[in-house]
Amino acid sequence: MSIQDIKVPDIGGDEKVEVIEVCVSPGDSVEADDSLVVLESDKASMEVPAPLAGKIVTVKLRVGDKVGTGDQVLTLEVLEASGESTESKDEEPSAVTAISAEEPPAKNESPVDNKSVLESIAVPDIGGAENVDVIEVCVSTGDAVAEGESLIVLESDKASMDIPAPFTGVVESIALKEGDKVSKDSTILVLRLDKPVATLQAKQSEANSIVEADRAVSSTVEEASDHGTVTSVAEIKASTSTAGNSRDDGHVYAGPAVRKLARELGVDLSTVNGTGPRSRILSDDVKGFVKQSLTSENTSSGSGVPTIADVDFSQFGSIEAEAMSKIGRLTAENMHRNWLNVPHVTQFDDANVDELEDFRQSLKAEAKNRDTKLTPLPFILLACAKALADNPKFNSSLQRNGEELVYKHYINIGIAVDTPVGLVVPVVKDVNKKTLWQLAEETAVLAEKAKNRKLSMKDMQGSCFTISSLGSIGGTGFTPIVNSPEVGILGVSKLAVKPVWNGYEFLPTKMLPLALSYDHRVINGADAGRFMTSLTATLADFRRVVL
Ligand code: CAO
Repeated sequence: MSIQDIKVPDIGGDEKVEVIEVCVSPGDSVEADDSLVVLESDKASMEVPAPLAGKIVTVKLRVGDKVGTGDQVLTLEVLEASGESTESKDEEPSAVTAISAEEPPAKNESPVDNKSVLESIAVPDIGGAENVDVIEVCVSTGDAVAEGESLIVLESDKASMDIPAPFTGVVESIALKEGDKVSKDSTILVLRLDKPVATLQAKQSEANSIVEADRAVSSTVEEASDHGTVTSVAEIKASTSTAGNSRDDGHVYAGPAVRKLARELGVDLSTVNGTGPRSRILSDDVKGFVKQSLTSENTSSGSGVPTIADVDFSQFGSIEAEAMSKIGRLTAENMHRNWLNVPHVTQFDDANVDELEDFRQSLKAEAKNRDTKLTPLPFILLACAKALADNPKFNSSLQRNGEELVYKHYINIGIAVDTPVGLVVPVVKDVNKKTLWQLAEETAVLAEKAKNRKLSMKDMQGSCFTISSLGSIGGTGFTPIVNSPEVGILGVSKLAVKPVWNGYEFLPTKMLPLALSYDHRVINGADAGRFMTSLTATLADFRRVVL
């Protein structure tokens, strides 16, 4: 058993590259050729594989570190029994790491001049495999490719592997397509190089390929094409990821080009489903993932609730579209926010307003003299003020942290007013301190201002509770939405004469349908029951308002 320092191999040049993935942790057992770290330059990404089987002792790098040739990656405890030769600590990194390789012999090099030259790139030695499927062509004609970027991906029944560009250049033409079968020396494409090979070939580009379970294909490649140019792939590296599992041991089954694309787009590859053979993640999978993310963002509300798809109604008949008013849009937004944030419960009751209605009718002449109108609303306002005073939780608001209730020592009540441009809620201040006549006048003024769009911001602020009265319109009941941060809202429907049992007989009685919606985070059912009982008691016997 010996401890080996594993270093960054020759990655070509003095440039430092970023560590984008650390694939192992101390204590992990690795097989020869398992990926240890993934590095990424602005040209390509590359994996540093384990040169030998062993156990990770320490990891010297972290994601985000910048490293260059010879920097230490980790220390590996190597089992002599593996039969592998081991290197001493001080050996050159290129000898240790699988992704660096011997210099390829440059056969039939292109002329050494400064003009751009065409290089035919052929399939390197792929471990003796023949008639291997091309499962992905990663480039198109005209693409600029950097040395090390994937050109094609091959898949045999034993392994899949990326074939990287041996040089930086522009794709002049492509000689194969997905589904073709290739062997060593099959032409992949023609690359236009800025510089002749002789000045480039000294640097060997590493290959990165991922293969199925426990198959390690490794071969050093140096070859000349028919045109006499050099194609070289340092080593085709195999990982031990299990076939069909793109995330074995947290590893992602994707080539360097796909990894680079994912990095550029900010995609976490471990969340992408691979649709390639054996769940390999293809560039189209990454693009599809981004597209889907963008689409789902556009089709969901802020709370992640899917929205309802637009329908082309014109297919069913004539239509007309009208822009929503600003008030309408704001109301929609507020209603949606309140509906989603507030757990609503609505409690129903009918108030016996027989006597109240007699009283109100008796005041009609006086109201006329005062040049006002006495509807049920001012009575309901005063009865609510009394119920709020008796049940202060209804006059509170829950702080956003959910840990504090704020009790208000004033009683301001909003009244929902229906206007041609939408719903507005002016606020009657200090309701409990006002007389019926004051409330009658004030509600009439506020309603008028609302309908004429004359309300100021001040008119609409500071509400503790809201009344929404549809009594003049109709209906037997509805469930109003709490106007958060208030915790309660009273819906008033049209009073109706109903038969009420008095213990001896049914008597025709004027009953006012009430619906109390409340925020169940703050108000319990019993609280609501008490509030409603106070309210109906006051409306049934209005003298109680002064108690
Ligand atoms: N049952 C029976 N009749 C009622 C009643 C009730 N609950 N409430 C009011 N009425 C009667 C009034 O007494 C009045 O009749 P008279 O003139 O014979 O007395 C008539 O209906 C019209 O009243 P009003 O609407 O002019 O006055 P109001 O004080 O009752 O209401 C206001 C004022 C501003 C609340 C009302 O005009 C309004 O806009 N209501 C709609 C509120 C709304 O849209 N709520 C829904 C919000 S959620 O979408």
